[in-house]
Amino acid sequence: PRHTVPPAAGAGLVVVANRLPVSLEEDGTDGGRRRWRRSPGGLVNALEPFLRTQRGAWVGWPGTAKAGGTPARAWRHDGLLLYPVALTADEVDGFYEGFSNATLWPLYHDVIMPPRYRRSWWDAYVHVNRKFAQATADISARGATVWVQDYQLQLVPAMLRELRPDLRIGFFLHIPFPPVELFMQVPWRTELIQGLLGADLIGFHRPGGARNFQWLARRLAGVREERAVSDVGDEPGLLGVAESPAGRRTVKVGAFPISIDAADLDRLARRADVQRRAEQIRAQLGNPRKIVLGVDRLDYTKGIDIRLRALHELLAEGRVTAETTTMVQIATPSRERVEHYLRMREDIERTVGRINGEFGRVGHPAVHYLHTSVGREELAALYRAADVMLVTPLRDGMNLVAKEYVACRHDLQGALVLSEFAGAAAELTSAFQVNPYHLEEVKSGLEKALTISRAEAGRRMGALRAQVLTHDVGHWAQSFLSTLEDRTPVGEPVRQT
Ligand code: ADQ
Repeated sequence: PRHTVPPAAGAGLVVVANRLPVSLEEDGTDGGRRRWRRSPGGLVNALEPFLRTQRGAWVGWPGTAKAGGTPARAWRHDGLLLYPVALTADEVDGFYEGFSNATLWPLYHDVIMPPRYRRSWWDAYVHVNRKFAQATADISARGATVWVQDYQLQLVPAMLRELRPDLRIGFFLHIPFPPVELFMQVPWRTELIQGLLGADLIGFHRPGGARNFQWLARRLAGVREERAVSDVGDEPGLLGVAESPAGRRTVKVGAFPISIDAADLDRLARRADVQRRAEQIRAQLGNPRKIVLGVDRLDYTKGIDIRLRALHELLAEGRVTAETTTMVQIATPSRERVEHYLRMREDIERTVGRINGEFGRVGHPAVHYLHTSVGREELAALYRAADVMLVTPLRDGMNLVAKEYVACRHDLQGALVLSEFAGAAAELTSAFQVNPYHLEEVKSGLEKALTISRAEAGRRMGALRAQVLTHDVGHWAQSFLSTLEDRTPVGEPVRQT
């Protein structure tokens, strides 16, 4: 049965994401009372202006809130309407930790780890996607625009179209879309493609991902390619989806490289207290000549082990000395209940221990490793303090850390070593780009970045900043939403059957 369209009081723009942009925190001041706090994040900040002007709402899972903490109905927070999708512990296991993070995540990142295909996880994925689609159908006004985010919700577009054909539906994938040969492994490959094809616009970071999708849509769903995605220009690719009896519906497919709130971060990094903190960090590290920094979610795609190995070999070969160079690695705890992550963490921590055992001195470890998340001010100060930023993922949809580092270097100093397999590599061409699978190349990239002249650093950083400061996350959201809203007829006229 079709869902009944709610009254005009519904939301005009609805963002649907795995997580709500808030989390429940202990309120230390009041005997353990808990309160909702806005999660820091570029996405919610970027979308906020759009959400405010269009009676916006956000649909998502409130996170690991314990029983009693999760409101059953929508509530307003900081002027944003939040609509929770509650998940049971079993649903979190199968949908989130299972199919999302142990099947899709490794598969979409070049099978760096073997994806597991479990039927019960797939069932949970279908079931939870339906919950999200239903919740979205419940709160969207007639003709509203819905923007579905990321790999956890790839079935939502088609499920939602079924419930609410009046909606304008966009989907954006924040992680890479894999090569077709890898995607073909998934037992439910056709269902995933069909799920995405429910959208009016499907966005990827890179044209390559969009092209992979187009190929699979032709092959698995029999849709017609009306225009291929091109490497240049802003025109999206077009797919004609047969839909009887209405004829054909056109689905747009395109590349929309995400970014950060660059101006905001630039302002933060210029603040006197942040500059002072950067100097203090330097002093606390013992005023080394060079500080090398890594900042990541602790994830096997990020290549933290690779940069540690590169540093280890450079130290062992005497090309870098621990007296002059100190590395800081900040790793945010992530997905700690997924097996691969436990092993990777142990591996990284063992490597840090080995490097410090061999090259550290009392009071002067070669690598400072912090398994924690840090606040925005501290992060900006770390970026300001770092002479070399190491971003070495084996595969990454975009990688915002690389852009954040650049936004914090108004002094036009510092050097970025960047994996060519991060989506950001396409824009940040003045970085020292390396193939993370080629250890000697990572080593020489790091060595060059450590010995760069001030003049060359300035030239490179100037070019990087010209890109990052002009392509911010507001620009990204604007271009996605305007492509989604653009209803000028495209392709051939719709054929009636
Ligand atoms: P992530 O895999 O989470 O995002 P990334 O793009 O680097 O990767 O974003 C991480 C964010 O978390 C950055 O804003 C960073 O500052 C912050 N962060 C990381 N470690 C931190 C720490 N220890 N303390 C505080 N903050 C920390 C996914 C995709 C990416 C894509 C983004 C956005 O995997 O490829 O760029 O979505 O689409």
